[in-house]
Amino acid sequence: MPSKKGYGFRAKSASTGLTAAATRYMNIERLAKITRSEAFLFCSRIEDTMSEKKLVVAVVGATGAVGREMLKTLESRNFPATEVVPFASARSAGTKVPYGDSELVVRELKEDVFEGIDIAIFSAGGSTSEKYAPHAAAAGCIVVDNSSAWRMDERCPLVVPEVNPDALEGHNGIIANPNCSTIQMVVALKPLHDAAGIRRVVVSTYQAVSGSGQKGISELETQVRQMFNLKEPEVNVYPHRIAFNCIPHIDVFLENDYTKEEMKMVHETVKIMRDPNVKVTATCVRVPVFYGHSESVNIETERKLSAKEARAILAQAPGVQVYDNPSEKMHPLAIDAAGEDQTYVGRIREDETIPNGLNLWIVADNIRKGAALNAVQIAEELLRRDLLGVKDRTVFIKK
Ligand code: 25A
Ligand code: L14
Repeated sequence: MPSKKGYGFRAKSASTGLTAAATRYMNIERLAKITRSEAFLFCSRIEDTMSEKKLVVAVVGATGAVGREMLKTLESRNFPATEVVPFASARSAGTKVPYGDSELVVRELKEDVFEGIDIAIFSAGGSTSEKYAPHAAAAGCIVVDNSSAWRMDERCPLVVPEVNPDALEGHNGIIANPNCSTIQMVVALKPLHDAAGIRRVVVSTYQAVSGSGQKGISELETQVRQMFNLKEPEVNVYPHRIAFNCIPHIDVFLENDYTKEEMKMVHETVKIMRDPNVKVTATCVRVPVFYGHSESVNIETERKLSAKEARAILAQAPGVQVYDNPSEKMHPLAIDAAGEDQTYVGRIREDETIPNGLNLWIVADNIRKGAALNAVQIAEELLRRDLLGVKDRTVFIKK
Protein backbone atom coordinates (compact mmCIF):
# COMPACT_ATOMS: atom_id res chain seq x y z
CA MET A 1 0.00 0.00 0.00
CA PRO A 2 1.48 3.38 -0.89
CA SER A 3 2.03 5.31 2.30
CA LYS A 4 1.43 9.00 2.61
CA LYS A 5 4.16 10.87 4.38
CA GLY A 6 2.89 12.78 7.38
CA TYR A 7 -0.33 10.82 7.67
CA GLY A 8 -1.56 9.25 10.87
CA PHE A 9 1.39 10.40 12.96
CA ARG A 10 -0.41 12.68 15.41
CA ALA A 11 1.20 11.62 18.67
CA LYS A 12 -1.17 11.82 21.62
CA SER A 13 0.28 13.01 24.92
CA ALA A 14 -0.28 10.55 27.72
CA SER A 15 2.23 12.11 30.11
CA THR A 16 0.01 12.71 33.15
CA GLY A 17 -2.43 9.84 32.78
CA LEU A 18 -5.15 12.21 34.01
CA THR A 19 -8.36 12.96 32.17
CA ALA A 20 -8.60 16.42 30.65
CA ALA A 21 -11.34 17.37 33.13
CA ALA A 22 -9.32 16.29 36.18
CA THR A 23 -6.32 18.29 34.98
CA ARG A 24 -8.57 21.30 34.50
CA TYR A 25 -9.98 21.09 38.05
CA MET A 26 -6.50 20.84 39.50
CA ASN A 27 -5.15 23.75 37.46
CA ILE A 28 -8.06 25.99 38.37
CA GLU A 29 -7.75 24.97 42.01
CA ARG A 30 -4.09 25.97 41.97
CA LEU A 31 -4.50 29.17 40.00
CA ALA A 32 -7.57 30.56 41.77
CA LYS A 33 -6.55 29.33 45.25
CA ILE A 34 -10.01 27.91 45.85
CA THR A 35 -11.07 24.59 47.35
CA ARG A 36 -11.51 21.44 45.28
CA SER A 37 -15.31 21.46 45.58
CA GLU A 38 -15.44 25.12 44.51
CA ALA A 39 -13.21 24.27 41.53
CA PHE A 40 -15.45 21.32 40.66
CA LEU A 41 -18.59 23.49 40.73
CA PHE A 42 -16.91 26.15 38.58
CA CYS A 43 -15.81 23.59 35.97
CA SER A 44 -19.12 21.79 35.76
CA ARG A 45 -20.82 25.15 35.17
CA ILE A 46 -18.47 25.80 32.22
CA GLU A 47 -19.08 22.30 30.88
CA ASP A 48 -22.87 22.75 31.16
CA THR A 49 -22.66 25.97 29.16
CA MET A 50 -20.50 24.26 26.57
CA SER A 51 -22.79 21.26 26.24
CA GLU A 52 -25.77 23.55 25.60
CA LYS A 53 -24.02 24.50 22.37
CA LYS A 54 -24.42 21.23 20.52
CA LEU A 55 -22.74 21.08 17.14
CA VAL A 56 -23.44 17.96 15.12
CA VAL A 57 -21.37 17.41 11.97
CA ALA A 58 -21.99 14.74 9.33
CA VAL A 59 -19.46 13.43 6.80
CA VAL A 60 -21.22 12.05 3.72
CA GLY A 61 -19.03 9.62 1.73
CA ALA A 62 -17.06 8.93 4.91
CA THR A 63 -15.52 5.69 3.62
CA GLY A 64 -13.94 7.32 0.57
CA ALA A 65 -10.44 8.72 0.17
CA VAL A 66 -11.65 12.28 0.81
CA GLY A 67 -14.22 11.33 3.48
CA ARG A 68 -11.61 9.60 5.63
CA GLU A 69 -9.36 12.64 5.31
CA MET A 70 -12.28 14.85 6.39
CA LEU A 71 -12.67 12.86 9.61
CA LYS A 72 -8.92 13.13 10.21
CA THR A 73 -8.97 16.87 9.55
CA LEU A 74 -11.96 17.55 11.85
CA GLU A 75 -10.16 15.71 14.62
CA SER A 76 -6.67 17.13 14.09
CA ARG A 77 -7.91 20.74 13.92
CA ASN A 78 -10.01 20.23 17.06
CA PHE A 79 -13.17 21.20 15.22
CA PRO A 80 -15.64 21.90 18.06
CA ALA A 81 -18.16 19.21 17.05
CA THR A 82 -20.03 17.60 19.92
CA GLU A 83 -20.89 14.70 17.61
CA VAL A 84 -19.54 13.48 14.25
CA VAL A 85 -21.75 11.18 12.18
CA PRO A 86 -20.36 9.28 9.17
CA PHE A 87 -22.63 8.42 6.24
CA ALA A 88 -22.01 6.38 3.06
CA SER A 89 -23.97 4.17 0.71
CA ALA A 90 -25.90 1.09 1.90
CA ARG A 91 -22.87 -1.00 0.87
CA SER A 92 -20.77 0.54 3.65
CA ALA A 93 -23.46 0.94 6.35
CA GLY A 94 -22.41 -0.82 9.57
CA THR A 95 -18.67 -0.69 8.80
CA LYS A 96 -16.39 1.43 10.97
CA VAL A 97 -14.22 4.43 10.14
CA PRO A 98 -11.43 5.77 12.37
CA TYR A 99 -12.01 9.06 14.20
CA GLY A 100 -9.26 10.11 16.58
CA ASP A 101 -8.57 7.26 18.94
CA SER A 102 -11.96 5.69 18.38
CA GLU A 103 -14.09 4.32 15.56
CA LEU A 104 -17.46 5.50 14.29
CA VAL A 105 -20.12 3.25 12.80
CA VAL A 106 -21.08 4.27 9.25
CA ARG A 107 -24.78 4.91 8.65
CA GLU A 108 -26.69 4.64 5.40
CA LEU A 109 -27.41 7.99 3.76
CA LYS A 110 -31.14 8.63 3.36
CA GLU A 111 -33.19 11.70 2.60
CA ASP A 112 -34.51 12.06 6.14
CA VAL A 113 -31.25 11.80 8.13
CA PHE A 114 -30.39 15.53 8.30
CA GLU A 115 -32.76 16.62 11.08
CA GLY A 116 -30.64 17.77 14.05
CA ILE A 117 -27.40 17.92 12.01
CA ASP A 118 -25.83 21.40 11.80
CA ILE A 119 -23.24 20.90 9.05
CA ALA A 120 -22.87 18.05 6.53
CA ILE A 121 -19.64 17.83 4.55
CA PHE A 122 -20.27 15.86 1.36
CA SER A 123 -17.75 13.96 -0.76
CA ALA A 124 -19.72 11.15 -2.31
CA GLY A 125 -19.78 12.22 -5.94
CA GLY A 126 -21.92 14.61 -7.95
CA SER A 127 -25.10 12.57 -8.25
CA THR A 128 -25.24 11.89 -4.48
CA SER A 129 -24.80 15.61 -3.77
CA GLU A 130 -27.41 16.59 -6.32
CA LYS A 131 -29.93 14.23 -4.78
CA TYR A 132 -29.31 14.69 -1.05
CA ALA A 133 -28.01 18.24 -0.50
CA PRO A 134 -31.43 19.88 -1.06
CA HIS A 135 -32.92 17.59 1.63
CA ALA A 136 -30.19 18.65 4.04
CA ALA A 137 -30.75 22.37 3.39
CA ALA A 138 -34.50 21.87 3.76
CA ALA A 139 -33.85 20.36 7.21
CA GLY A 140 -31.77 23.40 8.24
CA CYS A 141 -28.47 21.57 7.83
CA ILE A 142 -25.74 23.46 5.95
CA VAL A 143 -24.01 21.43 3.23
CA VAL A 144 -20.36 21.99 2.33
CA ASP A 145 -20.18 20.06 -0.92
CA ASN A 146 -17.00 18.74 -2.48
CA SER A 147 -18.51 17.58 -5.79
CA SER A 148 -18.95 19.62 -8.97
CA ALA A 149 -22.76 19.47 -8.68
CA TRP A 150 -23.45 22.91 -7.15
CA ARG A 151 -20.33 24.95 -7.91
CA MET A 152 -21.67 27.08 -10.73
CA ASP A 153 -25.19 27.38 -9.27
CA GLU A 154 -25.89 31.07 -8.56
CA ARG A 155 -27.55 30.19 -5.25
CA CYS A 156 -24.34 28.58 -3.94
CA PRO A 157 -21.19 30.38 -2.79
CA LEU A 158 -17.96 28.81 -4.13
CA VAL A 159 -15.40 29.38 -1.41
CA VAL A 160 -11.68 29.23 -0.73
CA PRO A 161 -11.31 30.72 2.77
CA GLU A 162 -8.00 32.48 2.02
CA VAL A 163 -9.52 34.10 -1.09
CA ASN A 164 -13.23 34.91 -0.75
CA PRO A 165 -14.54 34.03 2.75
CA ASP A 166 -17.11 36.86 2.63
CA ALA A 167 -18.97 34.99 -0.15
CA LEU A 168 -20.38 32.86 2.70
CA GLU A 169 -22.55 35.75 3.96
CA GLY A 170 -26.17 35.24 2.93
CA HIS A 171 -25.66 31.59 1.92
CA ASN A 172 -28.76 29.49 1.19
CA GLY A 173 -27.68 26.24 2.85
CA ILE A 174 -25.49 24.69 0.13
CA ILE A 175 -21.89 25.88 -0.12
CA ALA A 176 -19.58 24.49 -2.80
CA ASN A 177 -15.96 23.49 -2.36
CA PRO A 178 -14.09 24.21 -5.60
CA ASN A 179 -12.24 21.73 -7.80
CA CYS A 180 -8.89 20.66 -6.31
CA SER A 181 -6.74 22.07 -9.15
CA THR A 182 -8.59 25.40 -8.97
CA ILE A 183 -8.23 25.74 -5.18
CA GLN A 184 -4.43 25.57 -5.10
CA MET A 185 -4.14 27.85 -8.14
CA VAL A 186 -6.33 30.65 -6.73
CA VAL A 187 -4.67 30.50 -3.30
CA ALA A 188 -1.42 31.48 -5.05
CA LEU A 189 -2.88 33.77 -7.74
CA LYS A 190 -5.25 35.93 -5.65
CA PRO A 191 -2.50 37.99 -3.92
CA LEU A 192 -0.76 38.52 -7.29
CA HIS A 193 -4.09 39.54 -8.85
CA ASP A 194 -4.68 42.07 -6.06
CA ALA A 195 -1.20 43.51 -6.64
CA ALA A 196 -0.98 43.61 -10.42
CA GLY A 197 -4.30 42.58 -12.05
CA ILE A 198 -4.06 39.17 -13.74
CA ARG A 199 -5.45 39.25 -17.29
CA ARG A 200 -4.55 35.81 -18.63
CA VAL A 201 -3.60 32.47 -17.10
CA VAL A 202 -2.20 29.48 -19.02
CA VAL A 203 -2.11 26.42 -16.77
CA SER A 204 -1.06 22.80 -17.27
CA THR A 205 -1.78 20.40 -14.42
CA TYR A 206 -0.05 17.19 -13.35
CA GLN A 207 -2.79 15.51 -11.30
CA ALA A 208 -2.41 12.62 -8.85
CA VAL A 209 -4.52 9.46 -9.08
CA SER A 210 -5.98 10.02 -5.57
CA GLY A 211 -8.15 12.69 -7.24
CA SER A 212 -10.29 9.79 -8.46
CA GLY A 213 -10.61 8.39 -4.94
CA GLN A 214 -9.58 4.98 -3.68
CA LYS A 215 -10.19 3.39 -7.07
CA GLY A 216 -7.58 5.63 -8.73
CA ILE A 217 -5.01 4.81 -6.05
CA SER A 218 -5.69 1.07 -6.49
CA GLU A 219 -5.45 1.31 -10.29
CA LEU A 220 -1.92 2.78 -10.28
CA GLU A 221 -0.75 0.43 -7.54
CA THR A 222 -2.15 -2.67 -9.33
CA GLN A 223 -0.74 -1.73 -12.75
CA VAL A 224 2.74 -1.07 -11.36
CA ARG A 225 2.68 -4.42 -9.57
CA GLN A 226 1.45 -6.24 -12.71
CA MET A 227 4.15 -4.68 -14.90
CA PHE A 228 6.83 -5.40 -12.32
CA ASN A 229 5.78 -9.05 -12.57
CA LEU A 230 5.87 -8.91 -16.40
CA LYS A 231 2.08 -9.26 -16.62
CA GLU A 232 -0.19 -7.30 -18.95
CA PRO A 233 -1.59 -4.39 -16.87
CA GLU A 234 -5.38 -4.25 -16.63
CA VAL A 235 -6.93 -0.90 -17.56
CA ASN A 236 -10.14 -0.27 -15.57
CA VAL A 237 -10.36 3.27 -14.20
CA TYR A 238 -8.68 5.59 -16.72
CA PRO A 239 -9.08 5.60 -20.51
CA HIS A 240 -5.46 4.40 -20.86
CA ARG A 241 -2.77 2.79 -18.73
CA ILE A 242 -1.65 5.27 -16.04
CA ALA A 243 1.45 3.40 -14.80
CA PHE A 244 4.58 5.02 -16.34
CA ASN A 245 2.36 7.25 -18.49
CA CYS A 246 0.66 10.69 -18.66
CA ILE A 247 -2.95 11.01 -19.83
CA PRO A 248 -4.25 14.41 -21.05
CA HIS A 249 -7.86 13.49 -20.25
CA ILE A 250 -9.56 14.12 -16.86
CA ASP A 251 -13.36 13.97 -16.57
CA VAL A 252 -15.41 13.94 -19.79
CA PHE A 253 -14.75 15.72 -23.10
CA LEU A 254 -17.04 18.65 -23.97
CA GLU A 255 -18.16 20.04 -27.34
CA ASN A 256 -15.24 22.52 -27.50
CA ASP A 257 -12.73 19.61 -27.22
CA TYR A 258 -11.68 20.73 -23.75
CA THR A 259 -12.34 18.36 -20.86
CA LYS A 260 -14.83 19.21 -18.12
CA GLU A 261 -11.92 19.34 -15.64
CA GLU A 262 -10.26 22.03 -17.79
CA MET A 263 -13.44 24.09 -18.06
CA LYS A 264 -13.99 23.83 -14.29
CA MET A 265 -10.68 25.69 -13.86
CA VAL A 266 -11.80 28.36 -16.36
CA HIS A 267 -15.22 29.05 -14.81
CA GLU A 268 -14.51 28.44 -11.13
CA THR A 269 -11.51 30.81 -11.12
CA VAL A 270 -13.70 33.67 -12.37
CA LYS A 271 -16.43 32.93 -9.82
CA ILE A 272 -14.01 32.73 -6.87
CA MET A 273 -11.97 35.80 -7.90
CA ARG A 274 -15.19 37.65 -8.81
CA ASP A 275 -13.50 39.04 -11.92
CA PRO A 276 -14.58 38.07 -15.45
CA ASN A 277 -11.44 39.78 -16.79
CA VAL A 278 -9.29 36.88 -15.60
CA LYS A 279 -9.11 34.65 -18.67
CA VAL A 280 -7.94 31.09 -18.02
CA THR A 281 -6.96 28.36 -20.45
CA ALA A 282 -6.09 24.92 -19.06
CA THR A 283 -4.69 21.52 -20.00
CA CYS A 284 -5.32 18.90 -17.31
CA VAL A 285 -3.12 15.82 -17.25
CA ARG A 286 -3.23 12.70 -15.08
CA VAL A 287 0.23 11.56 -14.00
CA PRO A 288 1.38 8.43 -12.11
CA VAL A 289 1.65 10.17 -8.73
CA PHE A 290 -0.35 9.00 -5.70
CA TYR A 291 -0.86 12.27 -3.76
CA GLY A 292 -0.31 15.93 -4.71
CA HIS A 293 -1.28 17.92 -7.78
CA SER A 294 1.43 20.03 -9.49
CA GLU A 295 0.73 22.92 -11.84
CA SER A 296 2.79 24.91 -14.32
CA VAL A 297 1.16 28.35 -14.38
CA ASN A 298 1.95 31.25 -16.73
CA ILE A 299 0.28 34.58 -15.95
CA GLU A 300 0.07 37.90 -17.75
CA THR A 301 -0.62 40.94 -15.57
CA GLU A 302 -1.85 44.46 -16.23
CA ARG A 303 1.00 46.05 -14.24
CA LYS A 304 4.57 44.81 -14.25
CA LEU A 305 5.49 42.47 -11.39
CA SER A 306 9.09 41.38 -11.09
CA ALA A 307 9.90 37.87 -9.90
CA LYS A 308 11.34 39.42 -6.76
CA GLU A 309 8.14 41.37 -6.04
CA ALA A 310 6.01 38.29 -6.72
CA ARG A 311 8.16 36.26 -4.32
CA ALA A 312 7.75 38.93 -1.60
CA ILE A 313 3.97 39.08 -2.08
CA LEU A 314 3.62 35.29 -1.98
CA ALA A 315 5.81 35.05 1.13
CA GLN A 316 3.12 37.06 2.97
CA ALA A 317 0.11 35.30 1.45
CA PRO A 318 -2.14 33.18 3.70
CA GLY A 319 -1.93 29.44 3.01
CA VAL A 320 1.09 29.87 0.72
CA GLN A 321 4.65 28.74 1.30
CA VAL A 322 7.32 29.96 -1.09
CA TYR A 323 9.82 27.18 -1.72
CA ASP A 324 12.12 28.43 -4.42
CA ASN A 325 15.87 28.06 -4.40
CA PRO A 326 17.12 26.71 -7.73
CA SER A 327 20.79 26.75 -6.73
CA GLU A 328 19.97 24.38 -3.85
CA LYS A 329 17.63 22.31 -6.08
CA MET A 330 14.73 23.34 -3.83
CA HIS A 331 11.38 23.30 -5.63
CA PRO A 332 7.90 22.22 -4.55
CA LEU A 333 7.49 18.47 -5.12
CA ALA A 334 4.31 16.39 -4.90
CA ILE A 335 6.05 13.89 -2.61
CA ASP A 336 6.86 16.70 -0.15
CA ALA A 337 3.46 18.43 -0.35
CA ALA A 338 1.65 15.13 0.39
CA GLY A 339 0.30 15.20 3.93
CA GLU A 340 0.79 18.96 4.27
CA ASP A 341 -1.72 21.83 4.43
CA GLN A 342 0.13 24.60 2.60
CA THR A 343 0.13 25.46 -1.09
CA TYR A 344 3.78 25.51 -2.21
CA VAL A 345 5.04 27.89 -4.89
CA GLY A 346 8.41 27.77 -6.61
CA ARG A 347 10.17 28.26 -9.97
CA ILE A 348 9.04 31.91 -9.79
CA ARG A 349 10.52 33.66 -12.82
CA GLU A 350 9.71 36.29 -15.42
CA ASP A 351 8.30 35.26 -18.79
CA GLU A 352 10.78 36.83 -21.18
CA THR A 353 8.45 36.67 -24.20
CA ILE A 354 6.00 39.35 -22.96
CA PRO A 355 6.38 42.62 -20.97
CA ASN A 356 4.29 41.58 -17.92
CA GLY A 357 4.50 37.83 -17.52
CA LEU A 358 5.45 35.36 -14.79
CA ASN A 359 5.90 31.60 -14.59
CA LEU A 360 5.13 29.65 -11.41
CA TRP A 361 5.11 26.02 -10.23
CA ILE A 362 2.31 25.40 -7.72
CA VAL A 363 1.95 22.19 -5.69
CA ALA A 364 -0.52 21.11 -2.98
CA ASP A 365 -2.00 17.95 -1.48
CA ASN A 366 -5.15 17.44 -3.55
CA ILE A 367 -6.90 15.45 -0.82
CA ARG A 368 -6.17 18.02 1.90
CA LYS A 369 -6.17 21.61 0.57
CA GLY A 370 -7.81 20.36 -2.63
CA ALA A 371 -10.71 18.74 -0.77
CA ALA A 372 -10.98 17.84 2.94
CA LEU A 373 -9.02 20.72 4.50
CA ASN A 374 -10.68 23.42 2.38
CA ALA A 375 -14.12 22.01 3.30
CA VAL A 376 -13.31 21.98 7.03
CA GLN A 377 -11.88 25.52 6.78
CA ILE A 378 -15.22 26.59 5.24
CA ALA A 379 -17.04 25.03 8.21
CA GLU A 380 -14.70 26.87 10.60
CA GLU A 381 -15.38 30.16 8.80
CA LEU A 382 -19.16 29.54 9.12
CA LEU A 383 -18.71 29.25 12.90
CA ARG A 384 -16.43 32.30 13.09
CA ARG A 385 -19.01 34.38 11.22
CA ASP A 386 -21.92 32.95 13.19
CA LEU A 387 -23.60 31.74 9.98
CA LEU A 388 -25.06 28.42 11.16
CA GLY A 389 -28.64 27.60 10.23
CA VAL A 390 -30.54 28.02 6.97
CA LYS A 391 -32.73 31.14 6.81
CA ASP A 392 -34.95 30.11 3.89
CA ARG A 393 -35.26 26.34 3.77
CA THR A 394 -37.23 26.34 0.51
CA VAL A 395 -34.51 27.69 -1.84
CA PHE A 396 -33.52 24.29 -3.24
CA ILE A 397 -36.93 22.64 -2.99
CA LYS A 398 -39.19 23.10 -5.98
CA LYS A 399 -42.66 24.12 -4.92
O1 25A B 1 -19.19 13.63 -9.12
P1 25A B 1 -17.75 14.03 -9.01
O2 25A B 1 -17.63 15.42 -8.46
O3 25A B 1 -17.07 13.94 -10.34
O4 25A B 1 -17.01 13.02 -7.98
C1 25A B 1 -16.76 11.58 -8.21
C2 25A B 1 -15.89 10.91 -7.13
O5 25A B 1 -14.74 11.75 -6.96
C3 25A B 1 -14.30 11.68 -5.63
C4 25A B 1 -15.24 10.81 -4.78
O6 25A B 1 -14.66 9.44 -4.58
C5 25A B 1 -16.48 10.75 -5.69
O7 25A B 1 -17.12 9.51 -5.51
N1 25A B 1 -14.19 13.07 -5.29
C6 25A B 1 -15.13 14.05 -5.23
N2 25A B 1 -14.58 15.23 -5.01
C7 25A B 1 -13.25 15.03 -4.93
C8 25A B 1 -12.12 15.88 -4.74
N3 25A B 1 -12.22 17.19 -4.57
C9 25A B 1 -13.02 13.65 -5.11
N4 25A B 1 -11.80 13.16 -5.08
C10 25A B 1 -10.77 14.01 -4.86
N5 25A B 1 -10.92 15.31 -4.71
P2 25A B 1 -14.15 8.78 -3.18
O8 25A B 1 -13.65 7.44 -3.46
O9 25A B 1 -13.28 9.66 -2.43
O10 25A B 1 -15.48 8.67 -2.27
C11 25A B 1 -16.54 7.84 -2.57
C12 25A B 1 -17.45 7.89 -1.33
O11 25A B 1 -18.76 8.18 -1.73
C13 25A B 1 -19.64 7.19 -1.14
N6 25A B 1 -20.85 7.10 -1.92
C14 25A B 1 -20.97 6.82 -3.22
N7 25A B 1 -22.26 6.81 -3.58
C15 25A B 1 -23.00 7.08 -2.46
C16 25A B 1 -22.10 7.27 -1.40
N8 25A B 1 -22.52 7.53 -0.15
C17 25A B 1 -23.85 7.64 0.07
N9 25A B 1 -24.79 7.45 -0.91
C18 25A B 1 -24.40 7.18 -2.18
N10 25A B 1 -25.33 6.99 -3.15
C19 25A B 1 -18.82 5.96 -1.15
O12 25A B 1 -19.27 4.97 -0.30
C20 25A B 1 -17.48 6.52 -0.70
O13 25A B 1 -17.53 6.68 0.71
P3 25A B 1 -19.21 3.45 -0.79
O14 25A B 1 -19.88 2.64 0.27
O15 25A B 1 -19.82 3.36 -2.15
O16 25A B 1 -17.71 3.04 -0.90
C21 25A B 1 -17.14 2.24 0.15
C22 25A B 1 -15.69 1.98 -0.11
O17 25A B 1 -15.48 1.53 -1.42
C23 25A B 1 -14.49 2.27 -2.08
N11 25A B 1 -14.83 2.24 -3.48
C24 25A B 1 -15.89 2.84 -4.07
N12 25A B 1 -15.88 2.55 -5.36
C25 25A B 1 -14.81 1.76 -5.59
C26 25A B 1 -14.14 1.54 -4.39
N13 25A B 1 -13.03 0.81 -4.30
C27 25A B 1 -12.54 0.24 -5.42
N14 25A B 1 -13.12 0.39 -6.62
C28 25A B 1 -14.27 1.13 -6.74
N15 25A B 1 -14.84 1.26 -7.94
C29 25A B 1 -14.57 3.61 -1.46
O18 25A B 1 -13.41 4.38 -1.60
C30 25A B 1 -14.83 3.25 -0.04
O19 25A B 1 -13.61 2.94 0.62
O1 L14 C 1 -14.44 18.39 -9.73
O2 L14 C 1 -8.52 14.18 -10.17
O3 L14 C 1 -13.69 17.87 -7.77
O4 L14 C 1 -10.19 12.97 -10.88
C1 L14 C 1 -12.99 15.29 -8.75
C2 L14 C 1 -12.06 14.26 -9.39
C3 L14 C 1 -11.61 17.07 -9.75
C4 L14 C 1 -10.71 16.06 -10.38
C5 L14 C 1 -13.78 17.66 -8.98
C6 L14 C 1 -9.73 13.93 -10.26
C7 L14 C 1 -12.99 16.54 -9.58
C8 L14 C 1 -10.68 14.83 -9.55
